[in-house]
Amino acid sequence: MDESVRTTFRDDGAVLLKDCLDEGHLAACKEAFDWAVANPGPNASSMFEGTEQRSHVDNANPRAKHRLDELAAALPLGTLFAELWGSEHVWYFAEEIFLKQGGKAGRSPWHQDTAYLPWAGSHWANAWISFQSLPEGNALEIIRGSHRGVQYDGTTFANPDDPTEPMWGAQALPRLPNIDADLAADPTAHDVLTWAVEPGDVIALHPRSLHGGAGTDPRCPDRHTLVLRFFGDDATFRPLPDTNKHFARNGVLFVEEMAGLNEGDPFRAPVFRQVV
Ligand SMILES: O=C(O)CCC(=O)C(=O)O
Repeated sequence: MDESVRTTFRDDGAVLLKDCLDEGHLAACKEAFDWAVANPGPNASSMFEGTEQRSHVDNANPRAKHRLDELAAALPLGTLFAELWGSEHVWYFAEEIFLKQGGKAGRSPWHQDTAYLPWAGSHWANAWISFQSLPEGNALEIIRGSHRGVQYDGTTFANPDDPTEPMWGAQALPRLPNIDADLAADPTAHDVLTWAVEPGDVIALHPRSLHGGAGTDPRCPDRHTLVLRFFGDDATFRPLPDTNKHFARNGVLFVEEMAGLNEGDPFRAPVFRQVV
């Protein structure tokens, strides 16, 4: 791997990896995606209720776990992230799927995944995989370098009038800036990274980066995106605030599996499949 790719990921918190999945890999990813859409888990939701389009988001579906673990082990992503981070080992965490269909799906609001997941350290990456060719304006958007900045509160994802509505509240963490409003007032207010992507490309994203997903429109009516999350040697446990009972202690994912971890412990649990 070119050193510039490693440096870009380290400094920017995201990098576009061109052509790293072949047709066979993509077919396996699409099969897993379609299965997950047809067999939703307990965390599935329609994030953009009230609009006409079909949208579907699901996160760490326990029913899909076995097939996703197998997929993650068969893809070249573990080896790639080992090189990207300089990690000896790599583990697979879980998937998230985003189905935006019908040309009117709204944005995925700006957020940091680490507002919802008890993670710290540099060896984390989401592999953001699109099955369609996407122009720049319909893909993932990232604030450059924000993985090294403030840890903001999460958004509740539930208030279309206020995309910064705090999830933990009670001053547990600083409230998110209203990035869309800032950019509408001044397009240079934030340094936004985004790329056009082709099937086979993967965006590697450090999950502490502030990111949001562009919506769909008539020029790009459908976006089917599979996100696979991985971690390496420098991944530690960082307790989340406890001010929101719905997210008691460590969010809603793998709560029992992570119950034995304390602040600063290496992030390891037998439930997470080692892929390298
Ligand atoms: O693709 C999207 O709309 C959002 C992606 C996202 O939030 C993630 O990859 O964590």
